[in-house]
Amino acid sequence: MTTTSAARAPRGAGLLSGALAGASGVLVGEGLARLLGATGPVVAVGNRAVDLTPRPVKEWAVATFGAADKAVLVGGVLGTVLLTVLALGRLGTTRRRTAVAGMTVVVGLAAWAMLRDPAQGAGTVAVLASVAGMLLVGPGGFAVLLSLLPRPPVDGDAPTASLDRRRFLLAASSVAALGAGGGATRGLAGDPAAPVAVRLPAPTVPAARVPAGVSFEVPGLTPHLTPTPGFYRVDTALQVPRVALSDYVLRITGMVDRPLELTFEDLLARDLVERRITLTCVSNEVGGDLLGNATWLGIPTRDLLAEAGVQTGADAVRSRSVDGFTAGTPLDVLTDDRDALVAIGMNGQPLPAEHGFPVRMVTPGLYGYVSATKWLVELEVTRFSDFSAYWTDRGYAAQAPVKLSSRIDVPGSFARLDAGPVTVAGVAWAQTVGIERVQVRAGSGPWQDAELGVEDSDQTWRAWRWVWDAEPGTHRLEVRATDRAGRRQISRREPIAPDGSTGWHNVTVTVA
Ligand SMILES: Nc1nc2c(c(=O)[nH]1)N[C@H]1C(S)=C(S)[C@@H](COP(=O)(O)O)O[C@H]1N2
Ligand SMILES: [Mo]
Repeated sequence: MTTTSAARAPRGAGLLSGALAGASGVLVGEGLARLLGATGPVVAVGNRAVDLTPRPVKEWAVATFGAADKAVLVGGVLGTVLLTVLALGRLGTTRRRTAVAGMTVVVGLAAWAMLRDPAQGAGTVAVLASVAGMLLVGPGGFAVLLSLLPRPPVDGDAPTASLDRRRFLLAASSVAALGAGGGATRGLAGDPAAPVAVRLPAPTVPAARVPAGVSFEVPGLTPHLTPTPGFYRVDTALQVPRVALSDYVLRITGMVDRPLELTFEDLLARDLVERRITLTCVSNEVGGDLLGNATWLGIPTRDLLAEAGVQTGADAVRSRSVDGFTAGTPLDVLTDDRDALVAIGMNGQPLPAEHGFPVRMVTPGLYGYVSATKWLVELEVTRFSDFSAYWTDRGYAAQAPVKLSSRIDVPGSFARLDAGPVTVAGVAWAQTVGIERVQVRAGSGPWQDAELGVEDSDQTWRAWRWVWDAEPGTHRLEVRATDRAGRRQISRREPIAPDGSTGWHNVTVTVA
């Protein structure tokens, strides 16, 4: 009786060994990675998972979890690791070697993900150092803990002694302490992506003053300029890339006479222009808010391309970010007079990390995925026929001008209003063309012209308002815009893929 119970390691001790060693291994890996400026194992594995996920699943995840998709992914990685190490812990009570080998494979996968991570901010040595820490504390600690558990009888051999609780607890607390140390290091080492103190020079050509009357005093109407903290963010980066200014280089390569390598200092020394430009995401649904208007500071892309000397035959620029994202932009858009920028500032400050620090592209009139590469490191002059970019590989169009669109900001959907005059207001945009007219209607009533805000420029959205004499009942308010080329927004609803949504925005309100 005593022999049997001594022969079997307590299941709880096995689970505890797996969980402790696994969690401590992850924490030590994260801590060392943070200390050495490397992308940690959790984010690296998450990035690989995103890459290996089929597109429909990705789209479903973004649609379902929205802005929380990244948190859900990290949670998924951690949950999977926890279940795996618990299963290994359980296995370890009978098959010690196999269980330790299993945890080594888990670390191996993390190492592979870290080495393959395109945004890996550190060299191989730093990655291997954190992998070594993970191996030591994860599978290493696991092997030690399992060795203290009673061994099951093998082919009639006498089983080993029962669990020595004191030694086991000592070893377990050592593993836990290492994990806690890793966790504390990760927490205390500071966020390397935190804004860096950079002083931007004054622009050579400052933005024109914002004209009086660009917007209206209507509560709920989108302000003309989007404050940086509220500016939408869209990118494929699970963790915001951290680019060290000291070794930052922008390369201009491909079909050019003189390839350029520009440091951040070099860029600061160029003529800087300031422009208000409305940036729009192709994923913006009708009525959506994936667009924002900011004051950008940068070097006209055409100046840099001229300096490099574009060769004949080229029709595109493939831009690359530090994390491997690519975009394909028509060369003529980057060289015409719309002032496409290689930007270093946003709303009077250096770019925030989330919006591409230190350097990004901003191109009026094109959706962001073909023209607004953040964490920009290369502009390769090439031909559209010679490459395809990140989202083009995933079913989106190679060329994607922003579609004429308009939105009702107030009243909101399902608002309950009092009968009488109600101000309906919103924004409309037709970047690089300009908004000519906005019309609104209630129910099947006639289209009525809205009053337009003063135009800032054809590169930004334009506010509109219309006073509606609301009568009791449920009403549908609908908006449509016409651009300065005389094109009217089409009513047909198109999805965001492959080149941007279409359709008239409407809201339904109840008047009492
Ligand atoms: N490196 C990188 N740049 C990127 C992206 C990305 O995924 N990675 N997304 C693009 C898309 S789809 C859009 S709409 C804009 C959004 O810029 P914002 O996040 O500053 O608003 O960035 C573009 N630049
Ligand atoms: Mo986008």
